[in-house]
Amino acid sequence: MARTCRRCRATDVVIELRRHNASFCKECFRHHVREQVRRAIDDFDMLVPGERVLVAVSGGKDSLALWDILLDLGYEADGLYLGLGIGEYSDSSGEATRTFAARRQARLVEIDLPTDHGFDIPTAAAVTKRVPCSACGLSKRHLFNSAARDGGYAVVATGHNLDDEAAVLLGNVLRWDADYLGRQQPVLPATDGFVRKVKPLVRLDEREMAAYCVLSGIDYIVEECPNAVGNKHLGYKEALNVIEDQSPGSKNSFYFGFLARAADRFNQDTAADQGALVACASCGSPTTGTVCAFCKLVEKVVQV
Ligand code: Q46
Ligand code: ZN
Repeated sequence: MARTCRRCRATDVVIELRRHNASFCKECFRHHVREQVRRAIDDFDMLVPGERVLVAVSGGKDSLALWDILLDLGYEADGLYLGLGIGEYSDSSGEATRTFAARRQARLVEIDLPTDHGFDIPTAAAVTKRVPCSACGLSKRHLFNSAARDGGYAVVATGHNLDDEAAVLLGNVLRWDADYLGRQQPVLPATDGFVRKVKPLVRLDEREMAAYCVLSGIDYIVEECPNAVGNKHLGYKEALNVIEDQSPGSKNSFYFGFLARAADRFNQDTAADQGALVACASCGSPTTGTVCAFCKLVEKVVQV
């Protein structure tokens, strides 16, 4: 490890970042992380000063760190926690989120799938005979958007980091999935009935987020959702880690090179894919059918 902090020249460095060819002391590392978030927000016009932001929090390192940083940067950022009813994982993720909110005296909006919508993710998976992540992803997309709209938030921020985005990109490229490639952006602008979605952690990797939490005294849940085990993205992450280890900066150039030089080529595929949107007959959310996918899921699962 290099002997001195890149920013202040102190000798008590706590972390080395090979892709930046730099080491930092504790306070300068936390400053570096905040600056990376500030830069992502500026570079991609993610947030406008003064607008209210709803941060989707799961109790994990990324979302809690994101909330912490946005508050430190002066944004009016509230948290949104969605209880998925996934056994102990949901119990401890809810607890970590509430503890953080109380410590920062920040406002937390909570939605509990079992209490508020009458089903949990394991039941939805069993009834639909699909993997849990399918019902979970659908519920998250729907409820994050409707909670933001109903609460008067202009934007939802999620804690996807560089490792997440590079792994998703690798998966999309391996299948040449033009539709997903066209939508893989750090900002999805608001459209009829959908609020803007932003990913301010795209300049930071997993290890940096974990280190930020530890050095900031943020108690996050280390365990992953049990349904993440064996998930394809974990395999893509491992493959990218091997490459990154041999050639630091690879993930960064893969992802940001795609955004700068290739992403635009896929926009047309995505535009062609979207049908006209109407209001869901049951909940009013935008949908291409009569009833939105979430209301269909609720209907199917809650009847059982
Ligand atoms: S989608 Fe799937 Fe995650 Fe939902 S069921 Fe768990 S692993 S939490 S990011
Ligand atoms: Zn609906």
